[in-house]
Amino acid sequence: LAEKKPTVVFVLGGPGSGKGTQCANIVEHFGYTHLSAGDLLREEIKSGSENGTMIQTMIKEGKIVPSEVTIKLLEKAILGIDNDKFLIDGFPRNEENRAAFEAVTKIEPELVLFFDCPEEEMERRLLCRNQGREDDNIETIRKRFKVFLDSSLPVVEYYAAKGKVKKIDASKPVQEVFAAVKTIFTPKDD
Ligand code: UP5
Ligand code: MG
Repeated sequence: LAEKKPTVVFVLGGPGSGKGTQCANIVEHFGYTHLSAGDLLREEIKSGSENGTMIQTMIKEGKIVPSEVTIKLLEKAILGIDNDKFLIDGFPRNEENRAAFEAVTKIEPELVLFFDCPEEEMERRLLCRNQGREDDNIETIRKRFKVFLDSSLPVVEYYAAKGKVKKIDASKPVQEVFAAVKTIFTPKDD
């Protein structure tokens, strides 16, 4: 993977902040490939892999799956797709994820999109999503919020200190959020 040298944008934000929704829009307009770490983990459960049961238990508890599992899935996906621009959605989720990804892949993100959204709004969205996700119940949602605040926000702060974070108000309607996202990806002629 070190040889492929893809452009990577990390897409971070709390549970239900709209990462997946906005990534779909970015893919359509800017030619990136979308890799949701959560989707890759859920596919791994479905495929009946030996790690499946462990992953399922961790997701149900809102806990962060061990880095090596997630990083292997991301690496495999990046190598298997003929594109050099990737949106990595929902990863890295803690400092250890971040450091391990950098050490293993030697990839530094070009940019980090951070979807900022109040908890009440994220909770409302998750409770009416209705896609049968095992972690969309109020008990797990509260655990996910806590893990986000305790473990994931520090990763955003790490990249903010490096000047890499573009923070977006994600509480607005989808199209307004995307308008803000667009300005980040559209080259400015000055
Ligand atoms: N919606 C979206 N935008 C809206 C808007 N602007 N206005 C109104 N409604 C909006 O959106 C959520 C819902 O809100 C949808 O119904 C949508 O239509 C609506 P979505 O785009 O799906 O938000 P997203 O941020 O992607 O929410 P998601 O629930 O996927 O975020 P999580 O970060 O919780 O979930 P993820 O899949 O990334 O991770 C799940 C679990 O996997 C984690 O808790 C963890 O246990 C595990 N995991 C790891 O261990 N490691 C990883 O690296 C990744 C995941
Ligand atoms: Mg998502």
